[in-house]
Amino acid sequence: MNYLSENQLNCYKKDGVICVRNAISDVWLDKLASGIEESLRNKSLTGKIISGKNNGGFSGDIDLWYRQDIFYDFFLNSPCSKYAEQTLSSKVVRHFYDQTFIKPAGCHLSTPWHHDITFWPVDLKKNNICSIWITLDAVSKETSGLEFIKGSHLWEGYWKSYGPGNDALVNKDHKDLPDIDSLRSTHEFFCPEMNPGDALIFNAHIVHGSSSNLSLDKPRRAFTSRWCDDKTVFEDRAKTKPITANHNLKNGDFLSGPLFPQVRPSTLASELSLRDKGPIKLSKSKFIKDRVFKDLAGFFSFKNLINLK
Ligand SMILES: O=C(O)CCC(=O)C(=O)O
Repeated sequence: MNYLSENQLNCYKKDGVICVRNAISDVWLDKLASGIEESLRNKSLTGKIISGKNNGGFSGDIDLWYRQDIFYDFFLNSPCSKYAEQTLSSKVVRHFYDQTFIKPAGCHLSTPWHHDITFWPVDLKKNNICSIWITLDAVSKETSGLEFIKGSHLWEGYWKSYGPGNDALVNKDHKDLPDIDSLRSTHEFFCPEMNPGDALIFNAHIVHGSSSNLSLDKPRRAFTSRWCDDKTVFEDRAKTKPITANHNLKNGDFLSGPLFPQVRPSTLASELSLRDKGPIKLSKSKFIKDRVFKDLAGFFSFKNLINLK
């Protein structure tokens, strides 16, 4: 069964983003909601650092599937791997990682314009990665709906990666984005109003961001799962998202193994056995070894480690 139409796939290629209505069922939505609640009660160390201080209550976390069965079940059994298979146009689809972006009612924090590719420890040129951003709440531009510049996945350049309230992964070798608001009259911007269960599927190179949440009574909860093909090359560049559990990847290896399991055309028992035994543990010593010593001003600097909520 094909979940996305030919027309949607053509739009994805041309624009770099599509909005899929009712992408997941209410049953999945309820499961994500309870997983997110638990993740807010019980943040990982990475989540505490991402959420930061004085960010208007913003919370984010990554690699939720390491710890919670709901998110593990979600990437194995929800329709998202099928969306990714079609979008990436690849027989083999691997789960890259998952992430939350929670802005409570009135949260003043915007998500700066950025593209995702420079955040990640992968070869910038060789990749085929898509993200599926699912909203759990009705959103519009005013309540922090995600906004894109159509076609910007085809722009030349690697842009500095700013996260919400966090510039720890900004690599000065990358370029500054142009003044985005000055492009509004010449470029097509895309920020659809969305209902719970709708999804945006987008290319790793597309420029996107979101405003603060101006709602006075409704949170804006979003969950992103990220997917890659079997030719996505690991490259441990400075200022990239840390892989927070032990792995054996060397530069030049294709992403694979228990932390990036194949989901389509089928899962591999050898890759699932680690997670099937129970939660995958974060390695604090690995954080310190990888980040503090390698990149003193980086994400896991001592300042960040002690500056927890
Ligand atoms: O939800 C947001 O504000 C940011 C989401 C995002 O940038 C992403 O999922 O790549």
